[in-house]
Amino acid sequence: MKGALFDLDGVLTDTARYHFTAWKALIQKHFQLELPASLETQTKGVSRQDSLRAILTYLNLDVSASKFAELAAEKNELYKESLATLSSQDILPGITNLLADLKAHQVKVALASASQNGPFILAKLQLTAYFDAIVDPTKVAHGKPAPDIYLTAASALDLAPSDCVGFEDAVAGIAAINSATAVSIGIGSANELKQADKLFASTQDLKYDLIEQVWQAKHLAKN
Ligand code: B16
Ligand code: MG
Repeated sequence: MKGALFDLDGVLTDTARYHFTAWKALIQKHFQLELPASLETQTKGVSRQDSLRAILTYLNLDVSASKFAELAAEKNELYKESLATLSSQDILPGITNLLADLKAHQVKVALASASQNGPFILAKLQLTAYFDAIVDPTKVAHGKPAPDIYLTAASALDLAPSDCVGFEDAVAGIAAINSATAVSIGIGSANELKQADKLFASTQDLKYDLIEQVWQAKHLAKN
């Protein structure tokens, strides 16, 4: 393994739930409608605009382009309010040790988050220094589940995707890693992340040696 490609929300920190709370509040305020929990899975790892499209389609709502932009901007304001107190205390268990061990083994590290708030959140978590590259999700043609963001992350590290592992908590993200031909590490439930090469219930279980073994096993199976 030469590279580690990280998703952010739900992997480095538990901000995934704030996204859905913000969507729920927005839809309640503007349309007096409730969002079912099933939409949380559908919007995880998916860009702000694609998430809003999925929500409006589910609710059978049609809005003008200007209303769409207004809703997306307001959701981001609500979401950012919930990040006000975010700090290094909010890094998920095991993540700082894993990043330090990757560095110690000269494994390069990139951020492959769909979030435009990625650099801001990394700074609040005080994790920026661990990252050799941060992909700007607005510069990739197709969002997750397309492979683009993981291909761009590997290329920003000057590595082949197959030399990298990717860490994800979302169905769309695992699909993106798999189609980029990197090794996919899922964090979450087996029900949701069936397609991951290897699944861990919690970030606490992510240990450098185990991840290296997972990469080796997939690499050897291919050759
Ligand atoms: P923003 P990830 C994703 O982050 C979230 O999972 C998803 O719920 C969100 O819609 C997307 O970022 C865009 O975020 O509105 O902050 O640009 O999981 O890819 O790190
Ligand atoms: Mg995520």
